[in-house]
Amino acid sequence: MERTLIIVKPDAVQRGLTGEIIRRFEARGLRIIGMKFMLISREVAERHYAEHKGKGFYEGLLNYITSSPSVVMVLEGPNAVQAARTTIGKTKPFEAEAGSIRGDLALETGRNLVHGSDSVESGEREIAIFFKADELVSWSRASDPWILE
Ligand code: IDP
Ligand code: MG
Repeated sequence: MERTLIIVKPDAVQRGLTGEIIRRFEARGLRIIGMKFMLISREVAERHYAEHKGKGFYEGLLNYITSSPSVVMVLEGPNAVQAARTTIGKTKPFEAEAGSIRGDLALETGRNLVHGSDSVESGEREIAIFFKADELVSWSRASDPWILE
């Protein structure tokens, strides 16, 4: 089982797309094991996006992600990192495939609705920024035998 950190970003929350986006991950079969609604602080945003420090879009990215509340989640499942990235679509929404969240619901890279970890290691690092161990819930879902072989 893998875990991935998902952020339903401020543009998605402001546009009333929170439910639509969570619905897509749930329908895919990924299991929610943690979730919080929060205004991401500058300090947390800097830690989360540390790899992008110094890039041209970095300041705009920090302003965007701290501008308004987000919904932060941990999803679990086999190949959860890659499965979630596919459901999210490519970074640039105008390149993202129809059927993906970005391909269906977004147009610009700086307003691309969702974050998903890009590797298992990134996921572990990012989850630790947003969640304490006791905020993640181990549970079995009644539908698991119909989703997981
Ligand atoms: P990802 O979210 O698909 O993993 P990254 O390359 O890790 O994409 O970039 C992190 C976030 O930074 C993007 O989701 C997007 O919000 C923002 N970003 C990346 N490149 C640009 C850009 O060229 N212009 C504006 N924002 C960007
Ligand atoms: Mg990334």
